Amino acid sequence: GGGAPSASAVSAKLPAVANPLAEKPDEIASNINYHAQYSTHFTPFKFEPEQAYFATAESVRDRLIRQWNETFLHFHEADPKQTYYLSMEYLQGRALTNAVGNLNIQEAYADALRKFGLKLEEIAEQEKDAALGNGGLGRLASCFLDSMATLNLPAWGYGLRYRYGLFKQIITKEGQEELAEDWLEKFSPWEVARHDISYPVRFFGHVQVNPNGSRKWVGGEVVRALAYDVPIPGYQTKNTISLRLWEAKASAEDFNLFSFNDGQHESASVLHSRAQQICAVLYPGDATEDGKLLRLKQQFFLCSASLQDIIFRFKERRPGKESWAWSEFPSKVAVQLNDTHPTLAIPELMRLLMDDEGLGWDEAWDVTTRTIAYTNHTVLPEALEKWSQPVMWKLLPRHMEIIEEIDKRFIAFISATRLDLESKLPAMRIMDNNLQKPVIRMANLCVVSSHAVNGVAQLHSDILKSELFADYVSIWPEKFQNKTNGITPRRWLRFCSPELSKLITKWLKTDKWVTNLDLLAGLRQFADNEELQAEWLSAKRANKQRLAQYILQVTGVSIDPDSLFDIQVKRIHEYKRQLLNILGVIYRYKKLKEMRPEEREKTTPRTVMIGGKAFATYTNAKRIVRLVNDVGVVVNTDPEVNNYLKVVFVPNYNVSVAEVLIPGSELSQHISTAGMEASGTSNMKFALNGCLIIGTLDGANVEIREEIGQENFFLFGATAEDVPRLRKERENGLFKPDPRFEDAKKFIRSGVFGSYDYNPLLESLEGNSGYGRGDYFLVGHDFPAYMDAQERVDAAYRDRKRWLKMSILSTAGSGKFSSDRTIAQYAKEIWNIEECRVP
Ligand code: T68
Repeated sequence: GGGAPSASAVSAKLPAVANPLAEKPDEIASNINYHAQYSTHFTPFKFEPEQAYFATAESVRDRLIRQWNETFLHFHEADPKQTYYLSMEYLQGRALTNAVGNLNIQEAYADALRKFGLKLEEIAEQEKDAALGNGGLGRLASCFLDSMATLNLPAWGYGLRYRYGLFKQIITKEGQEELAEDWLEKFSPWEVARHDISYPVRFFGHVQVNPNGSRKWVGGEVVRALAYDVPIPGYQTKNTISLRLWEAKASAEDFNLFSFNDGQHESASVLHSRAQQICAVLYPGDATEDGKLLRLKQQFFLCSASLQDIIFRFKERRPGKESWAWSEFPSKVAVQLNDTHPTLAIPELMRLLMDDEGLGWDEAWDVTTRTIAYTNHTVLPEALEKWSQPVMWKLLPRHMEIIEEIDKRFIAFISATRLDLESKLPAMRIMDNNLQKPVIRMANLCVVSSHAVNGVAQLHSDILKSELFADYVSIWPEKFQNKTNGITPRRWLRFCSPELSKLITKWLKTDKWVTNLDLLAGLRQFADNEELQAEWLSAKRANKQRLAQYILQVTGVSIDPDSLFDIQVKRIHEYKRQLLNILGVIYRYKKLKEMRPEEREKTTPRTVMIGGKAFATYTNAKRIVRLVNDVGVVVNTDPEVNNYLKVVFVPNYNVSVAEVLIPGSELSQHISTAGMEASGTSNMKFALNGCLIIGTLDGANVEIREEIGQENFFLFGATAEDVPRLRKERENGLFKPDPRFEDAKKFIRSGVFGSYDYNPLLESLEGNSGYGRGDYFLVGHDFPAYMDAQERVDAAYRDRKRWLKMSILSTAGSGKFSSDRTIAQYAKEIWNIEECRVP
């Protein structure tokens, strides 16, 4: 590391005056020094990289706070319409590199740290990832915040401050194990507790009917939501917005001092520990939902606290009660629901408007529907949220009344206007009153109550319109939109690959591409230029070397930077088909074994890296993790083959790991069964970094291929349109497996990869139908096309010039996938908000 300077480094002869806006490295160094001494979190005179990180972060934070306060004040005075992004998940990753990069003080801080004998990059690695999310949906929310700030939009995020984020994955001989990840173990310098901002949130209780007929939710338990704000700086702008995370707190009155003193320690603090549980852990769901009461409490906690806060701000900005009307609310407030997880914002807004503010149903409904918009992220039936009606009646009785009323009025509306839809009504309704398990369908509630509903890639939005929400489209065609996802080019190119960024700036003769990613198209004209190709090669090479070092450090496996780096990283899920990938690897290994040494020499050496977390109780996903590891152990230690093939399972895939993997990648796999991956966002990150894609016509792959050119995309597999027919054919026993597919499975069963019983996993690919059988994800069908595509990859890689050209064209064609473009579209087409730049 950067060494551990002794105590003297802290008290080095630097003026101990903290100037939060210092520009010169000397002053910054004294500022860091100041924090090391006076923002005391550690025993004095210790200044190892860890302390240096915290002191540096606090010094950067001072600057952020200045801009942040200015932004706050400016929004307050300008009083623009503002967007609130409600999300149960944010995958923020690390903040330091991003903050100094966005503030454009990277060089100055690097110089300042050198005065202590430290390197900024190494100090930055001390930071723990804030992993308050599961995967793509959570990372999307974080990219969106970055773009909102950069575009100077009056917008901010609301979420929960989970004590433990996504679990830490460790890999043993038995496969994946999960450990709690303590991101707050020391403390986070990137959050500010707002001790003056808290709201009561009620659970349980009952509905009281007042003499005048109005209704009020009373009784039950009340927990307080306390605000923690995280500053989100925009790129080279003063605008710094907030991510407000709620923490649950019981109040002092809830602590029964009398019983505690009486020796009943646990019962005295029962409400305290119950409050603490609400934000204890991130719900570890990725496309699976179980009816956990705690999850429902979390969802309501987010919605209620955020809406009370939004309403408070709305009122605060229009003093003098008589001069404004509630009908103005939607022209000041837009609320975006990130999937159905914050659906309860709908009945909660209705309740607050009717029961607290005294509006009638029609007025409250008008305000609510004009305020709320909903983004769908999946069509997988098992991932569509449904909450048990009895549980809801118990936890949120007033909200259940409101939901029933919405449902009733929807039925009346259909009966009055659309007799043709009456047969469809049972499926379109919000309430599913089946006797075994009456539930509320959250997606239906969102569609009925929002003024805009969007999918996250064109194909996905088309499928929503033609299948999942088809019946609603005939009622409200204008409600349904597409907003193809995007990623922030700051974190995902500018900061994670400084080498490639420098090159791009040099050839485009501007660094404006960082905020106007379409400018990357200017690289197209140089795709054949030998000088650019040589520089491109060496930048990618440096990134590959850094990646190889990382792999060695975390797995002990040494990989060859001259081999093709082939990566698939994402949550482990059968629809994402990591199994197709590893079966392909197994087939390749078997072929290599059968070859004569001279034949092997002619093959294209490859390093296949697979990473991702499996949901803790998803057995097949865990078997896949284990299989990849077992294959790696055998292949990597096989002296006949290991110069031509290596297989690595990358442990604990998260945002920071992605920042090392993606810049060093050359081929990445986005091979989901067509129609099942709503969008994908890592595909965009890889393409932006000049990595070629092997993939199906699914999610955003379709648009990426259009943008970068079909000749630069390794396409294979069934289309979304084909899938239902292929499944049917399979059920009718009409599927004939390719011999290569059979060989690969047989090879596993032969025991080459150890004695673990992979039969249950392989059986999921066999038979014609049945639960966990019948190859629902069409791995067998797509296998031959996949292997053919992989042969095209090998051939293309052998032609270095051609590969480099494809790589450059991939980056050049990625402009569309900036989250700046996505957010600008939300702002214009859904939120109706405009820039509000801090002068
Ligand atoms: C992902 N969804 C989509 N869900 O799978 C991906 N689910 O195609 C898309 O690119 C991305 O969203 C962004 O739009 C998720 O990540 C979850 O993480 C999730 C969490 C809890 C419950 C259900």
